[in-house]
Amino acid sequence: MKKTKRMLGIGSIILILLFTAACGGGGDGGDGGSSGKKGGKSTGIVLGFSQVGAESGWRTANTESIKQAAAEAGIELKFSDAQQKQENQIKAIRSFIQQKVDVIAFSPVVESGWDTVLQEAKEAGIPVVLADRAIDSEDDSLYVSFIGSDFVEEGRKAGQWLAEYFKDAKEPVNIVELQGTTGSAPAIDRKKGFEEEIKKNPNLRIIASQTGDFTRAKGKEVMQSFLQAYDDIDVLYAHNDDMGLGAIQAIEAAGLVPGKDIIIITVDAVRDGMQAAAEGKINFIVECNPLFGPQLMELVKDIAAGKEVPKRISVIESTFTSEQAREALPTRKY
Ligand code: GYE
Repeated sequence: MKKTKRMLGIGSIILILLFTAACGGGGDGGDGGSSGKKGGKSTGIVLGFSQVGAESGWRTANTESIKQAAAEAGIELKFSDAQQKQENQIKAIRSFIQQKVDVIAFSPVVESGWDTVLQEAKEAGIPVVLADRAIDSEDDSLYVSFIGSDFVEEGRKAGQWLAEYFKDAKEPVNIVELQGTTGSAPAIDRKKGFEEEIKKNPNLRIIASQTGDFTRAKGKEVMQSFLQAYDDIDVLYAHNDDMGLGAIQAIEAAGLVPGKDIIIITVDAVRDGMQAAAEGKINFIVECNPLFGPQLMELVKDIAAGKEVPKRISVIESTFTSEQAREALPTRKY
């Protein structure tokens, strides 16, 4: 008995040690996690990355891509999850400054309110990269580069497809919109691009628009309230797949057929979204590629080496109809 206990004790110590090793010694105020020790030969570069959260399939794939690419590139990653809160991101950035990392990268949850903390990074001589989402600041010396998608263009692609789909419509087409996180670059820009295109056809009109915070649960909840308020919804435009997938549950629960009774357009093209598109529940998906980890690590290396880098790096993307989603699904990585 005693022996078993001791064995268990030793076992637990080993487990704890293993766990500690696997988690690294992050200590960055977020969910910690230092990688870069396994994988590629160490560059000696330390990157502090503040992620938005884990709100969507897109975000999960993005986090995975960044962690894996850092390990492969031999970059030590201090990763912090902000749980969709700007205050947590500001805290993480300050902690990275204190730890004197070589480069800070972050995906700003909202566009505004960054000047003070980014000024602090600048004064500390730490270059900052915006990853995925842009900020709204007059001072573009506060970051060295921005790598991410063109969200206005994504909104345009959604609007163009819809305008073409309803080009012969003689009656008004009622659209409801599920916006992303209020004040975030993708929510602002995807709305803007979409509106630009649909206003070319006066029959297309947005009858209701509300945030679903980029999550499935919120998408479902808001769609439920749309369905209660309107009985003549023709189209749902959701700023990401997850909200669209949540909305599909609400639509089905209301006895309607997604993709037929209500035409659905989403953005991201993550696996679950592509699956729903392949089943005909989503009619059109605009791709937003989260797998820019390797591109980000190249950029970080160049910055650390003191090279001149482009101020804007775009991610290449496409779109999918149901049929194209069926074809693409088997080889889809996220
Ligand atoms: O579309 C959404 C996520 O910023 C591009 O954030 C990203 C967006 C993505 O939560 O699913």
